Amino acid sequence: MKRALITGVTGQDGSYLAEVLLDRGYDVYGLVRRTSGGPSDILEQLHRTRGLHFIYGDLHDVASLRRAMEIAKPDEVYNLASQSHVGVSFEVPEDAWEVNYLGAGRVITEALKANKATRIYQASSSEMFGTTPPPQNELSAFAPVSPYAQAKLRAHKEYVVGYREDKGAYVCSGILFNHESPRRGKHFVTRKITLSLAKIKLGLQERLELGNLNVKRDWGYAKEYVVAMHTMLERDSAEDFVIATGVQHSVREFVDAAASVLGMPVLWEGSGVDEVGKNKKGEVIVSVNPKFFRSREVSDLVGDASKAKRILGWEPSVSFSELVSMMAKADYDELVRSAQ
Ligand code: NAP
Ligand code: G4F
Repeated sequence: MKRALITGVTGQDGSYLAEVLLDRGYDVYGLVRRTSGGPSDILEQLHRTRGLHFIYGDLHDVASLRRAMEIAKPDEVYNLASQSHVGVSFEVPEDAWEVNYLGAGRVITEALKANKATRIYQASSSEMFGTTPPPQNELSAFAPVSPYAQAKLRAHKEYVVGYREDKGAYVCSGILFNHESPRRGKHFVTRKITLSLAKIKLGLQERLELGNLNVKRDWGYAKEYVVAMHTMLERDSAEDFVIATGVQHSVREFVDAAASVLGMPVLWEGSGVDEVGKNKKGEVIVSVNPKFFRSREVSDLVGDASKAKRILGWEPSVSFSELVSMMAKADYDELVRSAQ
């Protein structure tokens, strides 16, 4: 039985990846930080019913990572742990550097020290392309603007490309574009929109405040994206792959799509910081709050995943409208359930 260690198992992608690997017959170990909330119900259930193992550890703590490698003895390591919020990385830049660059280095180095044949997946990001015009693919220039992306890029160059070329290590970067799901963290824009609009629909919140409505992202479904991570590590040689849908939408279009799923279409008025979205009664339910603007923004991302299609046979099947609908309905249904 193959053994896998997932860092960041408590995050969106970690939980989906744990399910995929368990389904594929792996013995799966998840690195968890000690937090007051503990692992989610989904992970506790995977632990109880499907044998998912938890190991305490932190990317700040090299001894904990060494211990995790000793316990898990992984054939494959998926380094998904990170300070993953780009906006927050402007406010707490050293943490982004510490976890996303140095921490990634600790994971990859310890994995290879424990067993130099370990296959390693590093969660790189489309954010590394920064201001490079779309569509972006594996050959596009990197032009990161956030502390988050600068740290991810340094990890990619030094511990993925560098270790592959200098040490012959099996390390792949998945350069994933934004991917979302009902499990998405509540402070990322898509989930913030679906949860807030569901609350507004139920009279639990008055207004949704957002930052830049014009930025465009290539949003896919996380459950499909984690399959690509595993498929990358099944190949004989390690390479990097862009994973994306190839379709982009603005934040405003995401609001429109979610609001219409919830049966409350938004009418936009005004522009810039004065732009508002009103419901059909004329009440403002969406407004712009400059506190959510970023000091440097990545305004235009759309990925070209043709290499992944050609070599991995991977392509997405869930459309933008299906994704938005799934997320909005999940938030609405959960709020109704918890009120009963
Ligand atoms: P997420 O939901 O925010 O999960 C982040 C995970 O990292 C959580 O499990 C968190 O643990 C863990 N973590 C943070 N700091 C840690 C530390 N010091 N030590 C150990 N664990 C730590 O992120 P995601 O959306 O699943 O993304 C997974 C990875 O892909 C991340 O590296 C992200 O940067 C990258 N990525 C994501 C996307 C996307 O659109 N989702 C796109 C490209 C790349 P706690 O639960 O304890 O906080
Ligand atoms: O949902 P976001 O916070 O995601 P962002 O910055 O694109 O980062 C995500 O995707 C990256 C891949 O490209 C990952 F590497 C990273 O870990 C993370 O998963 O913001 C999306 C866009 C941004 O341009 C932001 O400025 O939405 C804009 N936005 C507008 N109003 C907002 C808001 N973002 C957030 N979080 N909150 C707002 O109120």
